[in-house]
Amino acid sequence: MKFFKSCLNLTLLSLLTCTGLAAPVLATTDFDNSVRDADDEGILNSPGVRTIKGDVTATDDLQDFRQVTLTGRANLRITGNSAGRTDLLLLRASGQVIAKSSGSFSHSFTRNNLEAGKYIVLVRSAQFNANSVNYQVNLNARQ
Ligand SMILES: [Ca+2]
Repeated sequence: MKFFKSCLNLTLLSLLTCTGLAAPVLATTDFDNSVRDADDEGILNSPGVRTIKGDVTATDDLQDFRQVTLTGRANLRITGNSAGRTDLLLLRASGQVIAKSSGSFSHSFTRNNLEAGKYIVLVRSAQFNANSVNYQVNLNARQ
């Protein structure tokens, strides 16, 4: 009985240790978690390029909203790379989705003839674990 009890204690200790090891890696705390609170990344001339970097996790920072302002009508090519699976979306300032690439380490899409105005790049973790995922998104505007 005593032996059984010490085994049980050992098991509990192992479980706690395992839980400790599996603690999620927290992403950088931020406030860009909705269309309304999108971080402003400035203007994007046509022609022009802009790079956006950040990190997301499935636990405490699922998504980042980053806003750019197109100064003129443009064909906009967006490419993204991340250290884990992410979703990459392009939204109008109203929140309407105009392009989406899902669950990949790399993304690429183009939307032609976009009018001048505010657009939001949304990066979302598509990981099944809690790992922090670094990403880089490149915006390339051409007339
Ligand atoms: Ca965020």
